[in-house]
Formats: sequence, C-alpha cells, structure tokens
Amino acid sequence: MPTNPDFRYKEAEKQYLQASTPEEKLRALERMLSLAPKHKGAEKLRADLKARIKRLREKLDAEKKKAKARKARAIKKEEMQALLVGVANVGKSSLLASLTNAKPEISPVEFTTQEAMPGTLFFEDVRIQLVDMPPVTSDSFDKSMAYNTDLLLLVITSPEQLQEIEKRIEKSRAKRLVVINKIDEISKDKLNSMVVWLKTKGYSFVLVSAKTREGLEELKQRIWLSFGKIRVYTQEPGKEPSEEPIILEKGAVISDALEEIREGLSKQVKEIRLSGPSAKFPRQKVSLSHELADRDIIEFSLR
Ligand SMILES: Nc1nc2c(ncn2[C@@H]2O[C@H](COP(=O)(O)OP(=O)(O)O)[C@@H](O)[C@H]2O)c(=O)[nH]1
Ligand SMILES: [Mg+2]
Repeated sequence: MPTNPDFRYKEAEKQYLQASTPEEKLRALERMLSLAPKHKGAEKLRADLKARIKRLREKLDAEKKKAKARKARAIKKEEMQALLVGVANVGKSSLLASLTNAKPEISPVEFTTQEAMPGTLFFEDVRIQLVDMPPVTSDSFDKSMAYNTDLLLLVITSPEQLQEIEKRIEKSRAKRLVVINKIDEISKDKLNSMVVWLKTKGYSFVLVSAKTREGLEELKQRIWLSFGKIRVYTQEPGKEPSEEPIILEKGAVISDALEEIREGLSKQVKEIRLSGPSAKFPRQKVSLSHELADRDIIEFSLR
C-alpha cells in the first residue's frame, strides 16, 4: 500500500471530485486538509481548503435549519379539511381571508403564496380547516396534501385552468368542488358558457366573488355539505342542548354517537329520547340502532 502523502492527497481529491452529496464533499475536503503538505509553500493550499470547508459547513447547517423549520410548520390535518387549489392569481388567498380568521398575503403579483396556510372556517356550530395552497404550477405545491385531504376546492376564473389543476392532482380521491371566483369581473357570456361546460363535465360548482362577497354564504354551505357529515347534539334531562355538536358520518346510528362521546357509553345507557328531524315527535323513545339525521338532539340516562 502506498504511504506517499502526496498520493493519498490525490486520492482524497479524486473522492472530492466524484462526491455526489454535499456531505461526501465535506468529508473529502476534511481528508484533503489532513493530508495536505505542512510546509510553508503549501500555506495557501491549506488556507483555501479551510475556507472551502467552512463555506460548505455553513451551507449544510443552513439547509438543516430550513428543513427543520419546514417540518415544524407542517400543517396538522383536522377532522374536516378543505384545500384551496388553483393556478396563480385566481383569488385563493383572498378566499381564505374572506372565509376564515387567517390573514394571508394577497397580491396581484403572481406566486405570492409560497407555503400552505391554514385557517378555520366557522359554520353553523362546526369548524372546518381551510388551507390556502401555493399555485399548483409551483414547486412549493405539496401534492401529498392533496392526496390526504377530504375536499379539494378547485378555484378557477376560466375553464382551461381546471385541466391545469386536474393534471397535477388527478390521483387524489378527495371530493371536488369547483369555485368560480371573480364573477364581478367575468362577462355574463363567459360565465354562462363556463356553467354549461361544468355541468356537462359533471362537476359541482359555486359562483363567488371574494371582492364583493357574493356567493360566499352559499360556498360555506356547500363546503359543509360536501363532507357528507351530520351534526348531533346531546342534552342532559332538563338542560339546554350542547353547543358543540358531535360530527358523524351520514348513516350513523345512536350507538355511534354515544361511542364517539366515550368508548363503552352505549352499553351503559338506560333510556334514550330523541328530538329533531329524525324523531316522529319530540323526546321520542328510540333504540341504539336508530339512524340519526343532521341536527338531531339526543337525551339519555345512564344505568
Ligand atoms: N375583481 C376581483 N379581484 C379579486 C377577487 N379575488 C381576488 N382578487 C384579486 O386578485 C389578485 C390575486 O388574489 P390572491 O388572493 O392573491 O390570489 P392567489 O394567487 O390565488 O392567492 C389580487 O389582486 C386580489 O385583490 C375577486 O373576487 N374579484
Ligand atoms: Mg395566494
């Protein structure tokens, strides 16, 4: 095995040139420094290596910090989540600002939104997580979020944009609701032809203007309905119904509601009385298998 320091230095230099990651580059540079000649004539070489090592270390540290921050900001999906997706400048951020408590940056400059931003939409006793997304055409658009969400709000101002969006999210199984925004500045003719086209394509859609707020109440309603869930309230004998409903899938029965409150609760109830849309009359006595409807009120006593 050759022990010639000059030969080993050349080997390390070769590793440096062939390195495929910054980490490998850094290791090779450190090795080069340890093998570099120590005499006075090589001072400049050693100083140069040290400077390159320092720069690379700083770059790696900065990248690590960024990755960590990105992870910390990752949005935790709530029970009901809808994403605002679309190309640049269609008014996604404006819609988030109009529908929720969030304060995103809104601007006519394209690609203003670089990162997903969540807000909470309060609608008739329920809270829905609404997320403003970077444009689908940008690198910062996180496809995995589109695959894991419940509802995609496809925000468009012209029909071609819909194909542009679908190309990028076609594999997502989430429900879709098309939101045509800026109806305050779209001509009647263009709007009519868009409506006809969406109908033939079988899309559900809503017409809105984030600017004039036209259609926003209907949009909220349609968002809630898209989840296909029901709200059920509980009531203790002689008291007011609960303010926060239990959210259940359509088709849920009384025992589902009780188990949602506390595991095992359905085995402890003595008597159940039901009021609301699915009851024949207020405080009707029902069994655990009674199918619930939106806005039902359950009253129960324990054994
Ligand atoms: N006329 C009109 N302009 C809108 C409407 N919604 C948003 N804008 C404007 O369109 C531009 C882009 O809005 P922004 O919400 O940042 O779009 P994003 O890129 O999709 O998030 C801004 O100048 C908004 O003021 C709308 O309903 N009508
Ligand atoms: Mg935006």
